[in-house]
Amino acid sequence: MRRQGLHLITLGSPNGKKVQIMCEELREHYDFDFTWTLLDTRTNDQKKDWFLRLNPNGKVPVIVDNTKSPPFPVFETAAELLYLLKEHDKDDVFGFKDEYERSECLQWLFFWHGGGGPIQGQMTFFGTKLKQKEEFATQRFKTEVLRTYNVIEIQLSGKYTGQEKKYLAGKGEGKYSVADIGAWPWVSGWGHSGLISKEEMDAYPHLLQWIDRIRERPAVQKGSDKKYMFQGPIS
Ligand SMILES: N[C@@H](CCC(=O)N[C@@H](CS)C(=O)NCC(=O)O)C(=O)O
Repeated sequence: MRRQGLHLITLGSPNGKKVQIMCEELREHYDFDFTWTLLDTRTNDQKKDWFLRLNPNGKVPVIVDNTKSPPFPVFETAAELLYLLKEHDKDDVFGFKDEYERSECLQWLFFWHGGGGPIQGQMTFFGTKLKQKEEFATQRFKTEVLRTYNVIEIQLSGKYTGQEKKYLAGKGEGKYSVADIGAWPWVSGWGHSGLISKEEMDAYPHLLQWIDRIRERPAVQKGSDKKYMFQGPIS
């Protein structure tokens, strides 16, 4: 592991992508740099002592800030995005100075971190990872995934506010922020499991436009690059 600057231990999974994208965004906007290494979950490196010392929860991604003495580890993606925001985004390019906009940003960040991501992960597990697909569990989690997509659709369409939005948080049309970075890698991968059809997604037109809008960002493309992935199946 590198001992200088900010180091990211990651894996090109949706959770890994959140932090990869944030680091790439910061690199585009500031005099900021980072190093990274991939962790191979297929060999359970995330459960080894050296890693558990950084993250007792044994999951990637993790940031190690070697500019602090002793080096400061950060785990849980929402906490990592907020750490990067506080330490490296002095102009709040990806956050908000206004107290209420900041609160709105946290609401959407936590909404996805606590609800959407784990549920979409369970849907994929029960629907694709087992030798025998668990139909009941798959349907239960899929229904909940689609419900959370509809929550995003409600926000972006302005159904109850009369204000269409380009991004999840912020006044007016909203502003691209860590709230979007937290949700986008999962939601944009809606098709990866093969469990959700395009016809089902057509019920969420504002969400689909939001996916495309964010995909156009150079830092999002860099943060989603294949270089952050191992070849072969990952858990
Ligand atoms: N809540 C965690 C979830 C992290 C997570 O689930 N990471 C997966 C990769 S996407 C992992 O490390 N899986 C291997 C394992 O659970 O042992 C976060 O947001 O950081």
